[in-house]
Amino acid sequence: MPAVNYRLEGEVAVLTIANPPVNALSLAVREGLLQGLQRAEQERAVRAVVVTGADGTFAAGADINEVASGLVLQSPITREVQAQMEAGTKPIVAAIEGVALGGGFELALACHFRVAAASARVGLPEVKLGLIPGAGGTQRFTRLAGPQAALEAITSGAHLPAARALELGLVDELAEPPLAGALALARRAAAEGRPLRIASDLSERIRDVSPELFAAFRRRLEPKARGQLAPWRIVDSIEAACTLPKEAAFAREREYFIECRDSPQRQALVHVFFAEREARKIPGLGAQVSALPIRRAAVIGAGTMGAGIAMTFANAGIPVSVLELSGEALERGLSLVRSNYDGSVARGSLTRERAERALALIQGWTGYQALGTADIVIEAVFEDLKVKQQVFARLDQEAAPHAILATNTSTLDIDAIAASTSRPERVVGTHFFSPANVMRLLENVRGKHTSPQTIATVMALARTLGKIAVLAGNCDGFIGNRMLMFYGAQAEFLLEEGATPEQIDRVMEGFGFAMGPLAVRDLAGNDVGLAIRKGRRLPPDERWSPILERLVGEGRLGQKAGKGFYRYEGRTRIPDAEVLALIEGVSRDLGIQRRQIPDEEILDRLLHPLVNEGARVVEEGIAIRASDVDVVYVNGYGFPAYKGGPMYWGRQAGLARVVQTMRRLAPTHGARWRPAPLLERLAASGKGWND
Ligand code: 3H9
Repeated sequence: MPAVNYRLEGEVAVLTIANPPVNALSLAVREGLLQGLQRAEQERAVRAVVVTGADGTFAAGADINEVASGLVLQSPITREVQAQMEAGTKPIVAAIEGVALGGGFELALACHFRVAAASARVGLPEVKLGLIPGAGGTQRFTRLAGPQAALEAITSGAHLPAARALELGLVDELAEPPLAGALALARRAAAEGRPLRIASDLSERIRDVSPELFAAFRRRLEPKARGQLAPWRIVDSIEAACTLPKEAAFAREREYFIECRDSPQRQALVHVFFAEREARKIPGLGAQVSALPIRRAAVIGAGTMGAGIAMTFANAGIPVSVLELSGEALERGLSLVRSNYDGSVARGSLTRERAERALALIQGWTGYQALGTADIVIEAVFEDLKVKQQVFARLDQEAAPHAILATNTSTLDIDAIAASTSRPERVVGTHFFSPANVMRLLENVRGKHTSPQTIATVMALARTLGKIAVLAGNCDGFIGNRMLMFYGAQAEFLLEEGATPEQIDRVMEGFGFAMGPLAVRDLAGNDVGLAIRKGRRLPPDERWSPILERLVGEGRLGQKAGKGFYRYEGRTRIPDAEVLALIEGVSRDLGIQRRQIPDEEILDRLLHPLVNEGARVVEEGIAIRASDVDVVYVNGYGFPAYKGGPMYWGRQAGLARVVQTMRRLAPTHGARWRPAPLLERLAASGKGWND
């Protein structure tokens, strides 16, 4: 099969991109398009052209592997194909089905007209790869839809539904199937001699744009895009569209594209893109293992977690029963669900109709009678092994024999839970992150007896629910929380030695975390953190800092109490002299001489233990691969994606440096703080995680 198929439909030449799996614009596609366009231009019998994609999708953009190689792309590049389109004399119509993203949408924007299926999605998601659109995307989008819409869509990388694209003027018509609509439009345009609409020549939407529009947008972007390169360059490029002559503006976009393409942030984000896709691949789980269809689910417990999980199913169109022991607890949970949906409708992120449709899929119960029809039951009750074992023993009796019994535990032993059932092969961990209906990560945990089909089912379920799943092995804290313990403990040791909460949080937020570790503790509740800590057994050569316990003892439970590591006015945190006095008291009691802690030491002592424990997690087979750890941290723990995740970052920072930090910490912190053997081996050989 050629990468671009050329055929005639009467007087219309149809060019179909056929480059599985997503019709990326690799060299063969660009060559095929250019040749096809030239042929159509030359053939006298051809009066118009339609460009479309095979297998239900238009094109997902440039081939990311090609872009990531950093090499100069071989000619013809996409801009040469577009130049041919704009120089042509016959109408060219894009027929868009599935997705037209990145370079794929840029190609469509260079056509004279666009017809899309109602279910199609279009957009310029380059920002998520640390890039800006490099084939005129910022320019043509702005000229068609205006700078405000361009700023919003391109800096967020949003996939726009076809109806929205129509509203914005990015698409001319919706039609089913879009190819038929595009053919009809192409014939009409040719017959009527309609003027060819070249997006890069339009100027109406870019004239007299107030500079304040950009200034205001930059102010709004600041909290979201702090520390990043691509979003700012997108704004600069859209501004260039509105202020510079056409050629200069296109050239500016090109310069910014190259700057971003060659940046470490782009490398890190492309790593994350492929890591998220790699995480789905489970060695040993052959194609012969098929996932169980999940047509109906049940959630045990209607607390914050249970309610969020129920919403996740309902949002994916799967009916879900929520079980609670008392009518009162159930009503509390269901009203939490309702108020969450109301909030989304009020914010405009969900239509009332969709919210109502989702709500109708959630049914509350105070008994186990609803369990019999569920294909999966997810337990989200109190984090206590005995309680969970009792619940599972009951679930085993009540649930259908084929049903999967999943636990949302964040730390407990899956095998001990499975042992209370007669079907350990159908017991699995599904660790959602709070708020469960928002956070993208699903840490699936396999026990000793979990069957391949159960694993395949929960991995597939994640995709249905719109989540990114990583499969973890069974150990205290699995991948994420096991590593986090070291990060959190170190933050408090640094306080004992002389750092302040605001210094630590400032350094970590400066690194790119949305919130520093102590602000996160205050948000989650210090009493909750303390209870989890008390449930864990520390090796005899380790200790916890007493700071957390003392804060809780003084009622400083966190944001909910208006005070924790900080004092709060609403959600605004304010450094508190009382906290500093409490911390200084702890230092005194422990006989620690407080000192100025350099910011760099804070970063090293929080992040290097994370990398070290990540190496143990990989070495022990708890994570299948190092990049899975990155996926967990980027999607579940606020690690900045543009730094690639802890393992990727550690490799860039230098594994030998990580080893040094751990060697310094181990003598006073305990044996678990020694460098992981895998880390030492790689540091000594200069190799990376996958070499
Ligand atoms: C760009 O266009 C820059 C231009 O401005 C520059 C000038 C021209 N390239 O996600 P899936 C692979 S930058 C190469 O599992 P889904 C993917 O790795 C690009 N490979 O499917 C996976 O491989 P494997 C801007 C790609 O149905 C397989 O395809 N475009 C590309 O869940 C299936 O992918 C984007 O950022 C690619 N462009 O989602 C869009 N895309 O099976 C990126 C995918 O071996 N892509 N692969 O693991 C996506 O968002 C999703 O893949 C998509 C399909 C929504 C299309």
